[in-house]
Amino acid sequence: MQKKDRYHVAVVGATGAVGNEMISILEERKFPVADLRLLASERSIGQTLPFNGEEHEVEVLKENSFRGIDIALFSAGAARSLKFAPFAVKEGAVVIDNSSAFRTDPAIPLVVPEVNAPALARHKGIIANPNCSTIQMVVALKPIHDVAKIRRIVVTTFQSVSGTGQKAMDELLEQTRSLLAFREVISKVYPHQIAFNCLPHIDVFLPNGYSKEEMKMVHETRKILEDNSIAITATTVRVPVFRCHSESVNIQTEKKITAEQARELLAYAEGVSVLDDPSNNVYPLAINAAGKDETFVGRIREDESIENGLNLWIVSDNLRKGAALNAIQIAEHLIRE
Ligand code: 25A
Ligand code: L14
Repeated sequence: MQKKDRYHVAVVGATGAVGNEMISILEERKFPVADLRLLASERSIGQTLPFNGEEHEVEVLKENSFRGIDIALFSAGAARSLKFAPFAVKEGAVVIDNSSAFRTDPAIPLVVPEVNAPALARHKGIIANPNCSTIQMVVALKPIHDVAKIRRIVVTTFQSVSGTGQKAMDELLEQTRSLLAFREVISKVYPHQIAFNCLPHIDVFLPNGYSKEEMKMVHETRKILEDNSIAITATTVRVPVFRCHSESVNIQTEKKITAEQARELLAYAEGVSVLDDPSNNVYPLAINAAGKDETFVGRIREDESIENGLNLWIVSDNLRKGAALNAIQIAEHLIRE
C-alpha cells in the first residue's frame, strides 16, 4: 500500500452493528482518515452518522462507489462482498472484508494481526477478516500452540445476539419485555424464542450435521494457525446475551503445559488479559468485556481426564475484536508497512 499522510476510507454496511463500530473505532484510534465514505443499501438513504464531530451522509453502494478510495472496510454480508469487492480493488483500494466470502480462498490472507500478521504481505487487494468466534479463540491459543503444539481442540461457544445484527438485539429486548408482561412472544429473526433460552443453531446446517458457524471455526482456525493437522470439533450456541461471545475451550497438546505455565504465557501475550482467580469469583464475563479490546481468558485448568489436556474460558467483544477492531488493526498494519 502506497504511503500517505491520510487515507480515503470507505465503510460498506456503515449503518449495521459492525459498520457503526468501525466508524467509532476509526475515530477512537485516530486512524489517519482524509475522507470517510459511508455506504449501505437504499434502506439507509437519508441517514447521517457522526465521525470526528461531523455528520456524514450515507450513500447507496454502487459499482462506482470506490473512486479515490485507499481502504474499503466491508461488512454488509457475503453476497455484497462478492459483488462489490472486485470493483473496489479495480479502483486501487485494499479491501478488508468482514464477511465469509473470501475466508477459505487459499490465495486470500485470513488475518488476526497478533497471530499471523506476516500473511498480510501476500495480499493482492483483498484481505479477509475471520469469523468472530475464531478470532478470540486463536488470539488465546496461538501462544500455547507455539510452545506446546496443539493436537486437538474441542470448543463450545455461547454467542451473543449482536452477531446477528441490530434486529436480533431488538428481538431479545422485545421478547424479554413480553415475557415479563405475560404477553405473547414473537420470533422473527431466530426460529425459536431467544429470551431465557439457548439455541444450538448459528448460521445454516450442513449435510455433515454441523452448522456452518461450527465448520467456519474448524477451517478458519487451521488456516490462521497454518496447521491442517489440528483436529477441531465445535458446538456453537446462541445465548440471550447482547454483546460478547464466550467460549469453553478444551485442548490437547503434544508437549505438556501446566495451567500455571499457560497462565504465565497468556499474561504476556499480545491482546490477551488473564482474569483467573476463581476463589475470589474472578473470571471473564461478557458484561465486563463489552466495549473492551482485549480477549479475556480465565478458568485455566488441567484436564484431568486426558494426557496433556487444558481447559480455558475465553470471552471477547464480538463487534470489536471479533469484527471491527480486528479489521482496523489490519488497516493499521498495512499503513505501517
Ligand atoms: O448472510 P449475509 O448476507 O452474509 O449477511 C450477514 C449479516 O451479518 C452481519 C451484517 O448485518 C450482515 O448483514 N455481519 C456481517 N459480518 C458480521 C460480523 N463479523 C456481521 N455481524 C457480526 N459480525 P449488520 O446488521 O451488522 O449490517 C448490515 C449492514 O449491511 C448493509 N447492507 C445490507 N444489504 C446491503 C447493504 N449495503 C449495501 N447494499 C446492500 N444490498 C446494511 O445496510 C447494514 O449497514 P441497510 O441499509 O440494508 O440496513 C440499514 C438498517 O436496516 C436494517 N435492516 C437490515 N436488513 C433489513 C433491515 N430492515 C428491514 N428489512 C431488512 N431486510 C439494519 O438492521 C440496519 O439498521
Ligand atoms: O461469519 O454471532 O462473520 O452470528 C458473524 C456473526 C458468524 C456468526 C461471520 C454470529 C458471522 C456471527
